[in-house]
Order: sequence, then C-alpha cells, then structure tokens
Amino acid sequence: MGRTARNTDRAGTLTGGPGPFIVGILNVTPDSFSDGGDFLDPEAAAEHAATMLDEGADVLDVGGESTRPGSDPVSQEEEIRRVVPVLERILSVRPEAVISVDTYRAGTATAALEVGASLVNDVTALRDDPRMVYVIEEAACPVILMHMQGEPKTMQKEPHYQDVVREVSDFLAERAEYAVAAGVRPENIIVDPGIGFGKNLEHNLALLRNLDAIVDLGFPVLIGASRKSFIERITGVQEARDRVSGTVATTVLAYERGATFFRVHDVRANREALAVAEAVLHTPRR
Ligand code: HH2
Repeated sequence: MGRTARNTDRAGTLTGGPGPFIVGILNVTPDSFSDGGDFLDPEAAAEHAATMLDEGADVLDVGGESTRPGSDPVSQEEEIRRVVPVLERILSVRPEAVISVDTYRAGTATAALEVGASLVNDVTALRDDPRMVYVIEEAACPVILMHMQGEPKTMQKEPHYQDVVREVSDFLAERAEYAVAAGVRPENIIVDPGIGFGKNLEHNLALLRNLDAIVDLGFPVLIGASRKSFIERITGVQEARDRVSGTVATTVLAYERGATFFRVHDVRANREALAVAEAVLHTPRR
C-alpha cells in the first residue's frame, strides 16, 4: 500500500468519527489576510505545523493561494511549488500528520496527494476544475465542499441572496449529489457554508444562527470563521491576529449547533474552548 492510500484511509477514519476536529490553517502564501508571508519557507512552515499538532490540531490545511476578498489567483505551477515542499517537510518530521490541501485545482490536489496529503479542501465545491471530482473519486479521499458566491476578486462587492440559509444549503446538497454521482463516497463528504465568501455580516450571522439547516443535510459540517472580518465588524478588533476571542465564540456556538470541524489559526484557544463545550454539552443529565 502506497503512502497516499495509507494517508487517505487515516483521514476517512477521522471524518467518520464524532469530533470535534480542529483543522489548523497553514497558509504558504505571501498575501493571506492574517498570516501572509509567515510560512513561505518550508522550515518555518513545518515548525508551525508541529506547534499546531502539539496544540491539538487533528488536521493541517495547507494552502498555496490566498482566497481573501480582492485576491488574485496564482498559477498551478506556483501553487504546487509552494505547497509540495512544505508537505514533504512536515511529513518527514511528523509522518502521522493528516494534511488537507486547500486547492481547487486538480493538478495541485494530485501533486499533494502523491506526496502524502490525505484530503482536499475545495473552496469552489468542485466547480472550478472539472477534473477535480475524478481526482477525489480515484484517491477515495475526503473532500470539503464549500459555498462561495462569486469569486474572491469581487465576492464582497455586493453579495445578495433572497434567503441565504436556503440557498447555501441547497447549493451544498446539489454539490454533494454531483460528487456522489461521479463516484465519491458520501462518507467522504464534508460541507462548509463558506463564512465570508460572498457574504455580508447579516449573511454570516444568519448562517451561524441557522446552522441546523446545513447540519440536516447529513454530512459533517466545517466552519471557517477564524479571524475573519465579520468579527471585526462586531467587536471592532482591527488586527486580524487579535480576533481570537471572537473566533472562539463562533467555534463554541457552531459546535453546539452541530458543526464538527473547525478551521482555525489559533489551535490552542479553540481546542481548549471545545474541551469545555464538550464537557458541558455531553455530561449526562441526572
Ligand atoms: N477560508 C479561507 C480559506 N479556505 N476553506 C474552507 N473550507 N472554509 C473557509 O472558511 C476557508 C477556506 C480564508 O481564510 P485564510 O486561509 O485564513 O486566508 P487566505 O484565503 O487569505 O489565505
């Protein structure tokens, strides 16, 4: 059995579990909104990866392109050039790491799976690259399907919905159906409402408030609210790195509403908050 098969099996066990699971963010980009430029060097990236694993991350999500509002895409070659050496370095020092690759390009996903990534995080929910669904099907690996209105360059200009909760849950149901029709196993699907992706403050809050509509689709739900600007709109905290408390609040509330995967920068704070939330929510009543 090759390394790819071994690693994807491991991720499958994870998605079948009850959670909660922490997905630690590792952006190998010069321009990500909160940690851009910090981890471009594979050595620095591997060190940060090890810290996040030690702090309790279950998965590391490695991305080579920023999708922050207004960002420009990079080429597939550049994305692979950023991501692959980092994956190799992390797995050489922490071979047990479960790594997700944050990409919507089939070529990047293939290259990452070949060097030992275990799952794919596609912010376009398999819409951008028609070959992506077949990469997922063949690797038999978990995939995160995320909702986004528009594209990163323009998505925050004027997001508009009649009924954001219904439209996002219908979209995720349709994308999951598409994946299953192409041979992706339903148990390998994780869905994500895409906090901040073509959504204003009210849209984000409506989705968090009514998360049960997405949980009811029957797939594990991932929330990626970490340090995002809607937290600044509420709290006034301008520096992205300082939005930890606001992030933790979304993690705990989303966990209570049924989400089980949390994509975060600050692993320790979110892990501790989830431990307390789990203890409170799961203690049997007398
Ligand atoms: N958010 C970002 C990137 N990838 N993937 C999923 N599934 N869900 C998310 O909410 C999500 C995501 C944006 O955050 P970040 O990676 O911190 O910033 P940037 O895109 O600037 O690299």
